[in-house]
Amino acid sequence: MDRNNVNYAVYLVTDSTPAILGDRDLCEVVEASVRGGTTIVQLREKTSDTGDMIAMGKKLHAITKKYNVPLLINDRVDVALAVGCEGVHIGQDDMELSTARRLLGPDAIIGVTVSTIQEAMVACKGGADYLGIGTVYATPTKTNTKNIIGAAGVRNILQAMADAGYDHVKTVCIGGINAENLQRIVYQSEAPSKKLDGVAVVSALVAAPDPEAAAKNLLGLFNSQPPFVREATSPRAETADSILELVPEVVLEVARKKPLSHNMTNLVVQNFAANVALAIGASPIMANNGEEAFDLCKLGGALVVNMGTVDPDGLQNYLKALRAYNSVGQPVVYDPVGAGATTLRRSAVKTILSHGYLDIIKGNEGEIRTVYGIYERETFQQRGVDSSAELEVSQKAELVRQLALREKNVVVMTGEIDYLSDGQHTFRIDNGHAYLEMVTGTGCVLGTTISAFVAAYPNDKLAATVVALLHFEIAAERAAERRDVQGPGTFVPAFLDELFKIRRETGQGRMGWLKSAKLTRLS
Ligand code: 3NM
Repeated sequence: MDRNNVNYAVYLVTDSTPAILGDRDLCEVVEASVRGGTTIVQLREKTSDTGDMIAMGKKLHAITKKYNVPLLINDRVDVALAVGCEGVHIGQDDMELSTARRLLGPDAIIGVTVSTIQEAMVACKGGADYLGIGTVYATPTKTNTKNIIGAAGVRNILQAMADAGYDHVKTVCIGGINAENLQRIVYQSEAPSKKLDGVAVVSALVAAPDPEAAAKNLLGLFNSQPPFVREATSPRAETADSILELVPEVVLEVARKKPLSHNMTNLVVQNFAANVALAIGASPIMANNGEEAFDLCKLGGALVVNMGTVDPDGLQNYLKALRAYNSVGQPVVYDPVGAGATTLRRSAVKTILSHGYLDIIKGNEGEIRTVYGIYERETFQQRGVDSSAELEVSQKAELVRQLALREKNVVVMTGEIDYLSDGQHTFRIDNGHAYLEMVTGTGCVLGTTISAFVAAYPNDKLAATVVALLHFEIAAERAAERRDVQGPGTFVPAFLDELFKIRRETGQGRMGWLKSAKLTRLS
């Protein structure tokens, strides 16, 4: 078997402990999974005697050879030699790569577990054929893992490999990967010039009720795009002028489609959010029970997950709804309200980020900083900025860009100046009014507004988000200027009216309101 021509797409790592394998026969499970599409197998036995391990290796090798699939042995070069299989997988605490290569010869496939850039560089330099990058997510299958690195950590390693000229070294990731999160992890971990060659799983195959069907499913998922990635049907709006040109079309799409804005939001803003949705032409529903999302996600709308009043039950409901909307590719807007305020909220942010794809993340400076810092051991503020200090304009724009790049989504940081980015294009908006800060829930209802615009115009989520902000903030400016508005109290009804009037004027082709748009492309 040519070690330079191995298919790593679906990589099965065995586990014969009863908790995973149950009372089934490992050989049967492996054969079914290889029949279904598993492309490479690793025998991993942490407790077996050498003799038993060799015997099992030989049985498995007879199976994998039939399907022309390589078999590797975890840790044990001696067992690999005795079995005569295609290679080994070694961990950081196992035998040195150079020794393994010397013992196994030039044709053996040798993979190395890495969890940091430094480990990856050493393994690549040492001549590893592939890296097993992990641990992506915490997993009951292996609890003594060193680092949980998320898709973002995988991406950092892939980027470093590409930068150092190790594009040719193959990669899989491991830890907590299953049919539900596979596509998102592969998508979010992709660096500009290097992506994963496969995913390694234990329980998703070994514990599957039907390993053949499970392998077929994983392979199909690996080879296709997740539903939330949309191919733009028209050229993307990339400049401030091209987005401004799109404004009438996007505002009218909201009015025409009346998209569902499914809000899982806090108690304080439910009424206001529903009224804002109606004013811009959307169809609001306030539904905090995650079970309902499996029906609601099919209605062409978008979900708002607003963490304003988070509790453990609420969190489980968010995760259910997130799964439902991700499964059909309908947009999700995440508002990490008060993200850094408590340990519970920080942990909720981490759980939410690791359980689903968030098309849009919207928050204030503190919230966005917390979301950014959640995976980074070196947080943004530690990179030369005091955590209590306000960031400079250029730092805010860079933070938003970096987070969007990491999550492969659109990030909005609100404030006197708003920053938006999809990781490639970054904009600032200088519209809005101080009254917005004096009324409770205006940030939350901006999330509702964005959800409607993105649901109505899903093929260019960045442009849709920019237009949502312009509509919202220019309505606030117009309301604040009205003679009947004397403060935050009279501002709210006037604001609802102006949201509505902007939609109506746009429908009549009267675009004068857009003259006050202050939209600038930063990078
Ligand atoms: N190695 P599951 S995590 C064998 O991080 C193994 O190096 C890991 O099991 C690492 O697919 C892991 O069931 C177990 O989550 C992965």
